Amino acid sequence: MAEEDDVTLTGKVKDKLIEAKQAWARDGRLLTGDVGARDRLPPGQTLVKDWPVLDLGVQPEVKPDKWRLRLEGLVAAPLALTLPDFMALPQTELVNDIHCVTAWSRYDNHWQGVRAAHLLELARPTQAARFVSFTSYDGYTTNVSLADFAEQEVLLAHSWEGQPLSRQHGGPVRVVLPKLYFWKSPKWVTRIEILGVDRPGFWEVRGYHNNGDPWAEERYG
Ligand SMILES: Nc1nc2c(c(=O)[nH]1)N[C@H]1C(S)=C(S)[C@@H](COP(=O)(O)O)O[C@H]1N2
Ligand SMILES: [Mo]
Repeated sequence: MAEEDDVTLTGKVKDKLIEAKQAWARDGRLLTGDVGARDRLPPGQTLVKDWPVLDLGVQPEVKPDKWRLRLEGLVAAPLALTLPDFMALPQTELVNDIHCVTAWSRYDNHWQGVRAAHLLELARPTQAARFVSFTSYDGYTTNVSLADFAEQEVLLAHSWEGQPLSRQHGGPVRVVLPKLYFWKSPKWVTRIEILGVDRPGFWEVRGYHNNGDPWAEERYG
């Protein structure tokens, strides 16, 4: 883990926002039950053109030479990549739609980065590997299945629309896992842990769904 003085946290944890989102989960807000639809826009979502910023309220700034991306746990060859290591890996460009559980969706985001599948090829998960737990520099955690993380459309993104990803959107590097609600795409990611037993993250233990498929309206659970 980074030393404390390698990371600057700006802002204040939004206790009210966290409390309000937990209340949404308790009350089942936004649920339409319209889960058979196969439009481009998932049920209950509204299209936006701008790109909202959503996080716990603390946006970490990591000294570039202290930044690390670790892939560890149930893997044969754990990775601890510096930023130059990461940028030297094979690069991919992808375009996809993002869907936030607070009901906004944004189409046609152009990303550049490294495929999750490529990192997994390097690290080689063991036979027992089933789940992934992410930890970010702001302390945020979230979890997905290894199968979902290993899909070709999943990116460790460092650029958006041809520009380095801004700090507020998770730069230098965030996960983009477009088929799940966007809370499953951690900003400022630093640790990717491969597990045999699932480990629910920040929102998953506060009333949010463990899987989070927008097409099935898996908002709460
Ligand atoms: N590290 C970190 N990643 C995070 C969050 C966070 O609070 N911290 N919030 C999640 C949520 S709830 C959403 S909707 C998206 C928002 O990403 P954006 O601010 O780039 O739109 O980031 C996700 N990843
Ligand atoms: Mo979110």
